[in-house]
Amino acid sequence: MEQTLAIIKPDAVERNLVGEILKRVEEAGLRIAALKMLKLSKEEAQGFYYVHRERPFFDSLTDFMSSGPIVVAILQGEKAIERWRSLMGATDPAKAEEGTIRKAFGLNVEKNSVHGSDSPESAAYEIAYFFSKVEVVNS
Ligand code: 3AN
Repeated sequence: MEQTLAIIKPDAVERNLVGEILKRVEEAGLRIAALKMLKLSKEEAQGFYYVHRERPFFDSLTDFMSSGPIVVAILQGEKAIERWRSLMGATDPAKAEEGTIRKAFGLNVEKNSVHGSDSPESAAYEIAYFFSKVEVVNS
């Protein structure tokens, strides 16, 4: 069993897409092991995206991610990291495959509606960033 961190980003929460996105998660057979809504400060967004600190879009990305509420979840299942990333689609919604969340709802490469960990190492960092042990269901 693998775990990954999913985020429903401010652009999607704002457009009332939380239920639609979680429905796709459940229909794909992934289990939700933890779930909550919160609003990041700019500093918290910078901490989360620390690996991207040298990228030209870092300041804009962390402004956006702290601009409104987000929903964070731990998704669990066989190959959860890969399965959630394929449900999300490519980073740029214009290049995302038909049937993916970013194709359906993403607005542009920054406001692309969802986030998913890209490796077991980033999943471990990202899960620990948002959830304490008692917030995670063991099933
Ligand atoms: P992904 O989220 O598909 O793993 P990353 O890790 O390359 O993509 O980028 C992290 C986040 O940074 C993306 N989800 C997106 O919101 C933002 N981002 C990536 N590339 C750009 C870009 N060229 N311009 C603005 N924002 C970007």
